[in-house]
Amino acid sequence: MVKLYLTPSTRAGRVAWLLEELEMDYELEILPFTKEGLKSPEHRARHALGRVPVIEDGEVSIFESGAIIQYILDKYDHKGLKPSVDSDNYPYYLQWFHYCEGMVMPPMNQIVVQTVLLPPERRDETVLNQAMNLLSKSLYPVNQFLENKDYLIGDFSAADCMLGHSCYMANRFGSVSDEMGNIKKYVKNIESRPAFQKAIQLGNDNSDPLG
Ligand SMILES: N[C@@H](CCC(=O)N[C@@H](CS)C(=O)NCC(=O)O)C(=O)O
Repeated sequence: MVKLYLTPSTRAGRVAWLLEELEMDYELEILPFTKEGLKSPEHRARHALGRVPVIEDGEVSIFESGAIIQYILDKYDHKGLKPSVDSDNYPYYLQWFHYCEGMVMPPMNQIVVQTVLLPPERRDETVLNQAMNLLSKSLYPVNQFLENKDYLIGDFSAADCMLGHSCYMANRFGSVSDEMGNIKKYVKNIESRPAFQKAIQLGNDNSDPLG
């Protein structure tokens, strides 16, 4: 059985969301977002940087949310959450799957560092504003592509577990402006999915993952 190491309100939610969509049985270990939780020798043995998500599956122990999602889809019944290689949607599925960590998350990471992780006296408003600006620019093509679509490639897919989760986080950080109406609608579609609702509440005492 797959075991997921998850810290609430992090990218680990992507993997939990996929597992819930696939209705898979899985074991869950919640690691708090603290030095004791993430940087313990036990967790550093799973991920040298002490990060999440990590999964174990028998002898396999892997990290990187995108790799984990691809592994689960390839190893278990993907229930149509990835298009076949000869489908017209496949190149776009791949593109948005990877655009998430490649383009959207770098500025998002910086925003989290500048607003949550650094102590107030070490935060830098210029760096924060640059990151907000870059995040907005990175979301622009996503907003364009979502025109007349409920999900990235039309039907719901694992690319939404990656990039949709980031759009949800960006919206929670106030980085999705009213001009990005397609993303706003997309985030509402995501929030209405029971599997998503369940995944983002894991390990949270309340239903507000950023609260
Ligand atoms: N590219 C990695 C990023 C992993 C990552 O940075 N995870 C964050 C949570 S969203 C983390 O564990 N941070 C803990 C820390 O920075 O100490 C992935 O997609 O899994």
